[in-house]
Amino acid sequence: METIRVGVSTLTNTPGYTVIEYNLFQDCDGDPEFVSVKTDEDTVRFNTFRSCEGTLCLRQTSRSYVEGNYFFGNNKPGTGGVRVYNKDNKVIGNYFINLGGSKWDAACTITNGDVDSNSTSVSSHFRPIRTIFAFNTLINCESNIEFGYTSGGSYGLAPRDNVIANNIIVATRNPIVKIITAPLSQVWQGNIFFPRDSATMGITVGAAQIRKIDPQLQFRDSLWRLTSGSPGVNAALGSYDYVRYDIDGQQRLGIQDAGADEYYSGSPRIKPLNAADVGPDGGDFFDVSIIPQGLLNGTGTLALRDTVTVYLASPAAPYEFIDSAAIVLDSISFTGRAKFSAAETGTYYLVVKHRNSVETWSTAGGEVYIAGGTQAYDFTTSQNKTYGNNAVVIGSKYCMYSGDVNQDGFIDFTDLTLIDNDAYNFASGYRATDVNGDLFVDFSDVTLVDNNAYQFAGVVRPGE
Ligand SMILES: [Ca+2]
Ligand SMILES: [Ca+2]
Ligand SMILES: [Ca+2]
Ligand SMILES: [Ca+2]
Repeated sequence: METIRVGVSTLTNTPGYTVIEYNLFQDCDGDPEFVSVKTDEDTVRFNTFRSCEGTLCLRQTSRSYVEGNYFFGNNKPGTGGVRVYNKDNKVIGNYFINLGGSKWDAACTITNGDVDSNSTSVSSHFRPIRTIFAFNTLINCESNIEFGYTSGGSYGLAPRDNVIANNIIVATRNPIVKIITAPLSQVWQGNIFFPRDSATMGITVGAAQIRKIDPQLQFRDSLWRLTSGSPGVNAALGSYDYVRYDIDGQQRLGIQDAGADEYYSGSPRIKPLNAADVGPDGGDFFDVSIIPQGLLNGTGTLALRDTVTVYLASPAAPYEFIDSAAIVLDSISFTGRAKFSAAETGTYYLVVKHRNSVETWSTAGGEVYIAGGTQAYDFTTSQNKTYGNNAVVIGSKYCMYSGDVNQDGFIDFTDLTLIDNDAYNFASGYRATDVNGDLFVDFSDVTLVDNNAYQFAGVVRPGE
């Protein structure tokens, strides 16, 4: 079966508005279409396809986008790129390398259709019309661009009004363009083709359509990229205002560069995905280590694995919370893994709340947070990791003050009263009044909180 199918044939010509993004597809060989799109106006972007047999097929869709994806074929037979049917689809800024497929599975496959899109036959193949295949980079593929495959003569309608523009193709074998049926009103614009070894152009057009020249690519940050002096820099022709970012998530600068990569010396914001980047434990994270005082027991571990919530707060007044993540602290490492999604890269305070401890802020000035990065912050190692040195030391560990049972920012008689009442009733189980985490509310909880109340322990935050 398809790994992902959007819609179904009977939904053809209805909008889906589905986004498929940031997935890793590895050896997805179950169907000729590893992704099949069958509703209109869908987006497939920033995915990484590794050694997948078949194609990402715009099977029965119009006005869909395929943008910024990586296709790594690793020279495995049958690994393909994008196959297109129907009207007004855009294939923009993708990277195809070492794909082993051909015919249905070329990097760019624009076959004939057997009907036009006014057909009601749900299993038909709508003639490809007004496809835009632009700003892609294709490296060492078995077959690059194929037009008009007829499926043994059963598809009679030639592709029409399609645009192939501003792509960079480097090939070492076979014709770069293979035409089985001549496309109608085909537009070529601003492409750079570099056939090496036994490869040939496969088509004869003017230099404004395709320049035959070495694009002078260099391997850097996982991809073959432009260099500063490359003829691909600022080389795009035509008007493609909607192409504003490149495959790295970097802005297109001035005149767009040909191919998937806009030339920059800086690091990419988006990268090809590996197994470690995806799945429940994958991707970017912020490891936070902190100890609610009451939970730290005599053996130097937490009495239970408890939940705290970590916030990213603006470093300037009014210090509003921008993002949050609930984490579960490991009882031995005191660490939980936060995954933030909303905050942009910038400087923030880390703020931690726990059900019966004093809200705790990180060091004055804030911390640099990098969206998409992997980071850590440890409140336990020194007094100055906490804003206002507002940590209580136990042995060599710096902890959140415990006892703010009602979470009003202070540890005082109100909290003590709540604990007293529960202790009087022999309350047990997971409750805020059980400060030392032994699942009973008793005299030991009262004593701990009494000491903190005596010291007027409470939250210390910037601006106060
Ligand atoms: Ca440029
Ligand atoms: Ca770039
Ligand atoms: Ca309180
Ligand atoms: Ca207790």
